[in-house]
Parts: sequence; C-alpha cells; structure tokens
Amino acid sequence: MATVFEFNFEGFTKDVCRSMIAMMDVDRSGKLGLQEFLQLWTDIRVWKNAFRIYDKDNSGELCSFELRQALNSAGYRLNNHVCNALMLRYGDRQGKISFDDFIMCSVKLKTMMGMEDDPDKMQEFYDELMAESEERLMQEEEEQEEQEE
Ligand SMILES: [Ca+2]
Ligand SMILES: [Ca+2]
Repeated sequence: MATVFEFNFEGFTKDVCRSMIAMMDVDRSGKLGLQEFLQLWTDIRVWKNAFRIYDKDNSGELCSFELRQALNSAGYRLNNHVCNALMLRYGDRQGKISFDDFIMCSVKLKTMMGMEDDPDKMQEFYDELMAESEERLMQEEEEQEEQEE
C-alpha cells in the first residue's frame, strides 16, 4: 500500500498507523486525502481525551472498567460480550489496555459503526473479533505451557 502520511504520530506503532490509514481511506485511494486526514485527526483527539479522562488512576493504561467508560464516552454502547472480547483481543495479560491498544480498538469499533445498517456485516465483524480473541487466548495458553515446561 503506497501511503503518503507525512504526519508523525509520536508514540504510535506502524501497525496502529496502518490500521488508522486503512480505516480512514474511505475512497480506497491508498492514501489519506485532506478530508480523510481531518476526520482521523478529529477521531484521535476524541479518543485521546477519552483515554485521558477515564484513566482515573493515571496508570497510562485502561482496565476493563475504565475501557468501558471511555468507549461509552466516545459514543460506543457495547454489551458485555463485545467489551470482554475487546479486552481479550487488545489488552495485555493483566487485562490492561495501553494507549496504542486503545486506538487500535477504537479504530476497529469505528469500522464496525460504519456497518450498523448492515446486520450481516455486523455479525461478520463480531465473529471476526471473537475469533481473534480466541486465537490470542490460545496463543497465550501455549506460551504459558511452554514456560511451565
Ligand atoms: Ca483516500
Ligand atoms: Ca488506569
């Protein structure tokens, strides 16, 4: 993917940037136009604020409770299932979500919200999320077993 992304998001990993670009590249041109970029910028500001406000203990990470509130404030009303799946998919082993993880998670949700009118796509998204979560859980279990040996 040829991307023209001149702006440096300090602290974001390549993966995060790639996901953000893929999400915001609405016209699929492979790069962000001005409008697309401005939308992304707005979103990031909202997410950044939500993260800051709801990281109540200033740990630099969100626990599941904080995550839920942060997502709520960003306009995502999620049921327990989805919240848990997100936590599993994006959180670390201690069940904490870093800022990068939170942005990845928000990008994913934002993509999903564009599908609200399409139940099939929503279901697809949900299945994908669940599959990813399970995969991750299995990986971690394998790693743990290896460590125990
Ligand atoms: Ca574009
Ligand atoms: Ca916290």
